[in-house]
Amino acid sequence: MKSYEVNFDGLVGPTHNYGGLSYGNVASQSNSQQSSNPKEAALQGLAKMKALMDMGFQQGVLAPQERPDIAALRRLGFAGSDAEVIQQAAKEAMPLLVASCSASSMWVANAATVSPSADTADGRVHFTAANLNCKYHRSIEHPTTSRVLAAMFADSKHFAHHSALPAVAQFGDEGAANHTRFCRAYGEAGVEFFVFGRSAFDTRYPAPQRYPARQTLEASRAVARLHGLKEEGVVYAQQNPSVIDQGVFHNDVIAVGNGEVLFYHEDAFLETDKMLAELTSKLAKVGGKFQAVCVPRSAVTVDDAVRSYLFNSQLLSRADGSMLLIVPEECRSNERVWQYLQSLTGSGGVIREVKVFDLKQSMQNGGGPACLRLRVALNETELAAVNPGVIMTAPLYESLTQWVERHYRDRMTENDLADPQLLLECRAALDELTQILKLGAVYPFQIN
Ligand code: SUG
Repeated sequence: MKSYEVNFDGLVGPTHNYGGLSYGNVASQSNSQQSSNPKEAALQGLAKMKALMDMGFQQGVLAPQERPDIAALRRLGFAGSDAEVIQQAAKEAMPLLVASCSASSMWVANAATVSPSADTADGRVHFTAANLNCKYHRSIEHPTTSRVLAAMFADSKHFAHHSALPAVAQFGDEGAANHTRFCRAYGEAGVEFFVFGRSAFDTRYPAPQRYPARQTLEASRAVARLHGLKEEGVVYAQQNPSVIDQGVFHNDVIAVGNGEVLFYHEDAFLETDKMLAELTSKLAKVGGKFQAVCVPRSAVTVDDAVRSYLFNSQLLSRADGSMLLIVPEECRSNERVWQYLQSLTGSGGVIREVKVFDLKQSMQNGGGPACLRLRVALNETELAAVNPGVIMTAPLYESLTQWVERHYRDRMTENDLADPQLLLECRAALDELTQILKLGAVYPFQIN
């Protein structure tokens, strides 16, 4: 049976702004309080989805969330009408209003961890929504994320959904940003690779000194258990704490894997040789030949990686077995990175082509091509069971582009977030979106 990696990209929400909310994420911090352009952000994302679809890849779309999150503000004690809640928060606690307005759900690599049916004990595709509890503005995403995923992957014969792990730092879970899967073919059993930043319960593991390690070993192990993964089909590795301290807040800022290939920076992990040996032997047991493509620090520094997002690229398999790397424009403007990419594609190795995309609006908040997509490996039958409304087609691209043109503002600052009118605009837009994507009622304003 045919199988595919389907990329579901997050549609950027109408409140996209630069809130400076993510300590440890260099771009988010350095662009704090700049004015943003939500319309441009959404159109940049849609252009990437369209381009991948046109290249013949399976492409889907994941809906944004209702923002400002009025229910979250009410839980923090703001009261009255919705407009009063916004006005009171703006007056007394602007940072909380900003957090409740974040469009951060666009980075759907953090929405969930997904295990394909070939790996799981019950033969279904498993999803665990990420609790994202390292950052308040992200911790409020998972209830809606769960509803949206359930509306997209509704058939319980093929899809199993788990709620987010306990909402404490000890189970900090950032979803697929710290998870990669290696396999010979998408429909065959593979090796799931979980990368954690620290252990919450075992003091033998080192931890970063400056910035938080968002993903814990205990969270990764819990997800593997929930999904029914076999011990011989899983590898755990620790992120190098010193790269977290240099701004590598997720592993997908310093490594990306696909098929039998891991593309990574020399400094990305601890105990790299042991990890590579384990990946090689476990992948061999399911018939695969693991291939490591290491980028030496002499060619690209960790700082280059953080600024250019070289590794936050999408590594895609082409029909002839070679691979294509989708990188952000920032890679072309970094001389060392660009030079490295030229030598990589010209070396006769597996990665043969690089395609560049302008994703600046998202990049300025620390979200590159890989952050914007959630990968779901599906066989033909499972793909046919996905809600067809969320699969990208030329007509859907047209409707979404027009929808963005109709509803989105082209400038957003802190003052705009305090405008109660914005909430009404967002709700009107999202109500229409759920009809376009045939999701049913998924947003709090549609349910309560
Ligand atoms: O969680 N930025 C996101 C970026 C997530 C990137 N995702 C992956 N690497 N997979 C984060 O730090 C910034 C929001 C702001 O500052 O307005 C933010 O949430």
